[in-house]
Amino acid sequence: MEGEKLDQASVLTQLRAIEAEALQAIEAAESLEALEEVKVRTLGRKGALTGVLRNLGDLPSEIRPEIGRFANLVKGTLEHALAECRKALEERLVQALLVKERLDPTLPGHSPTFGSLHPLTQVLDEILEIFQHLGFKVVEGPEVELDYYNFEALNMPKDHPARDMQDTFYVTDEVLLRTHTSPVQIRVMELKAPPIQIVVPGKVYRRDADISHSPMFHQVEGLLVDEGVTFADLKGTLQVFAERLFGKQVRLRFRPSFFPFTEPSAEVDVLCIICGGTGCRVCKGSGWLEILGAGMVDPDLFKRVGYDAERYTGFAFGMGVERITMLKFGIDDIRLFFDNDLRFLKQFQTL
Ligand code: 2NM
Repeated sequence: MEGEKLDQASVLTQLRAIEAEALQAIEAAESLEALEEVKVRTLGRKGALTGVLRNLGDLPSEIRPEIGRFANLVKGTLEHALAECRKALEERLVQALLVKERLDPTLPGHSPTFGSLHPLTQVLDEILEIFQHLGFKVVEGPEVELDYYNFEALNMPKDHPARDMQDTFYVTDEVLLRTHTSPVQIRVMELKAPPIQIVVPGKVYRRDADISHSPMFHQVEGLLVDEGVTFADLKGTLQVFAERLFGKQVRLRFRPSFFPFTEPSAEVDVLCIICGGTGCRVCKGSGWLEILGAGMVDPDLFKRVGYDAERYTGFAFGMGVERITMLKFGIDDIRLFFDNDLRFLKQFQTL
């Protein structure tokens, strides 16, 4: 009886001593390292308190619960004191650093500058994606072309009047900057038998410069060749294209026209997307906006590339990316695309 009481008293005394020593050491700790040292020597695997807790099992069962409760209380007290002291030390370190580095954490941060796609790139991507969904493959070709592919193969011999509207930049008499992307379609047909279903984006060049013409601009042309292709296929394809680009409410109008490489040919208008057809500044009062040219590929072209013109028919179309972008966003001067003025470009930033 006596011995047990003595044992209980001595263990309690031991625990109180561990607690008092540790609290004092925590109080005195001037660094995180010093604090860690206190933690290890008290609560660590070989720590003083850990030793007592481990040996609880050796105590007589009558006093074991009480000693256990007390030991756990001490453990809790020390853990709390360690955490509080760690927080205070860390705060002191941060403050010291702020003073040393002359940092003011209350200043607003620097936000990173975001870039964005050029409006022409945004619209070009949109156009290509629509045609890709319809099964067209994207093909590109050279900007420096032979006269043959740019003109001759497209029914525009040297003395043809249609060449006047497509004067360009010449490298030599027979080498020039392409005036449209059609030469790529000729090259594809020379290399591959039908069926053909391609769209051709790219830079094209013409001797032209005013608020709606730039010496370099971007085109997307399309070509579909197979057995049994009709003008109805052309109309359906362009209707779906226009609906996806301008919205489901879009109305198309096909006007008879002429291109040397298509017969019949049409110019295609949309009911003005700004005023809905009542007449405005953008449609110049007409209610309609021309968006592209199109037609059934002239059988002459098929014969020239070695296709059986009796077996195959095809449609083709071409549009200017600048023109479509100007209509879509109500931009009135084509030169804005090439000035690189951030006040203009930022208006098309989506981030
Ligand atoms: C247009 C209008 C009509 C066209 C024709 C061809 C080719 F090479 F396949 F015959 N490519 N693009 C075409 C037809 C282009 O742009 C206004």
